[in-house]
Amino acid sequence: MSKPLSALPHPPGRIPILGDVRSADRRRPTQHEAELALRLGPVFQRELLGNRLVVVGGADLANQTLDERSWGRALVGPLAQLRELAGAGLFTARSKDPLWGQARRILTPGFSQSAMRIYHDAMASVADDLAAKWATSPVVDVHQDMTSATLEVIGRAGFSCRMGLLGRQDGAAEGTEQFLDSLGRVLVWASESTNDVPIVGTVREFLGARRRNADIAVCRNFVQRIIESRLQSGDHGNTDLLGLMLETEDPDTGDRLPLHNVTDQVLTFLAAGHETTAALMEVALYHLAAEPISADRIAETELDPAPLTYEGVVKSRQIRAYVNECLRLWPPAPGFFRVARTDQELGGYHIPSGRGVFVLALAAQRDTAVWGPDAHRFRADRFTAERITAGSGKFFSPWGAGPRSCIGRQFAMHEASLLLATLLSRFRFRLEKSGELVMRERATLRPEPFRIVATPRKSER
Ligand code: MNH
Repeated sequence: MSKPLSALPHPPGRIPILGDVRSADRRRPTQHEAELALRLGPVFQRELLGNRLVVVGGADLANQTLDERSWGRALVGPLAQLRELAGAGLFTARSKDPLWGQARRILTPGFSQSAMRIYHDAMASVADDLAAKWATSPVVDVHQDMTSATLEVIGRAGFSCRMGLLGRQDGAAEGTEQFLDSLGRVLVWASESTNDVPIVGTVREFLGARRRNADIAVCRNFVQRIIESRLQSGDHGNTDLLGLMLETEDPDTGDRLPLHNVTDQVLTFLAAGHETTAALMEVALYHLAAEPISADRIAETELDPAPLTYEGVVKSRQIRAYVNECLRLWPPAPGFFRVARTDQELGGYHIPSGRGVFVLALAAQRDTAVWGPDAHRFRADRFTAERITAGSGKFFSPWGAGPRSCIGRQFAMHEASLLLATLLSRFRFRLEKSGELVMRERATLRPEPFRIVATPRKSER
């Protein structure tokens, strides 16, 4: 007999009616939940004013929720909030919205591995601009430079548009800084309001609504200018994401995407594509700077100073393993929601059909039961020693699951590998101040700003 959800373990100090308010961390919600998972077990509950969140943090149970026949993706939490920003963009569209399928079919070729060959030069131009900057100013604000680099990559590779954050300024988009500020505030709101205590949240919501609408307008106007200038330029190439969306028809229906949906998509790619990849890059640079010996080993055995080709990136196994270990320990999207399609059982508890659960990748990817006693340690060779797949029992799902999993996966992997390989082949890094990696949360899990010092490798030999 399986137990009801009300019997799930919960944090200590529960208060009648209010619930688990004492155990709420608005600033670092998922890190707090990962700690709770260590104490409460592989599945537990948190309750606020009668709203129960079921958190799955054990690898075995998390793997069960990946089965598409029994579970699907749920559009709740920060995702639901972000609909205000990105409407029916891929990320926030409902699965049954015909625009989701249409956009996914139109865009899939633009995110395939072979498309990376086309984007390679645009991505490499960003790596070069970054390296040129570091060569003249060696004390690097990693947060700022990774924000710039990842936005430049999606802008140049995806929309053939310079963002003006790195490299030449001529012909670059205007208002990028303002766009970034506004986008940042909207992401903070989406992340924090989901963890708000009701009532307090309602008041905060009311006070913030005007500011937020203004921020959303700034974001949408910025994107509309990019699209308009492409339409006016009369450039009808469809070799980038924007071209695909403006020029090609859905193979199933023959329809093109309506222009308002193209705006939703461009905004989605700018938002979903930069925060996450920047977080990944920052975690990687932190570890490379904190452990220069393993950085040197990769630089010496795998990289040479010549510019990287597309094939070179695909073949850099150690870099990929390094990136995967970063994604395991600090998944930029720390978890995702799944909903039971039919009645399910999870760890001895009954999950009724339609019930949503939060799969906490941050916890499951560190589960010592499958990852071993050193699960919390950074050890990139885990990913070179064996092939880790969904079937290998070790939960590793930084890209989500099923048909709604990350469409930008190859894009982000190529980008991160190329940027890291280029920077690592040209520089040695050290942390400006030694210290632990501290993560903050705003819909994504991303390091607090830190600095590294970059010294050219050549001059040392
Ligand atoms: Mn991405 C969905 C993680 C980079 C565009 N992404 C997802 C999901 C995860 C994710 C997890 C599924 C969320 C859920 O089930 O609720 N994404 C990442 C990570 C990186 C990343 C860890 C980088 C590292 N993503 C990118 C990039 C782009 C992108 C780069 C685009 C340029 N992601 C998306 C889109 C979706 C998505 C679009 C939604 C896909 C869909 O629902 O059809």
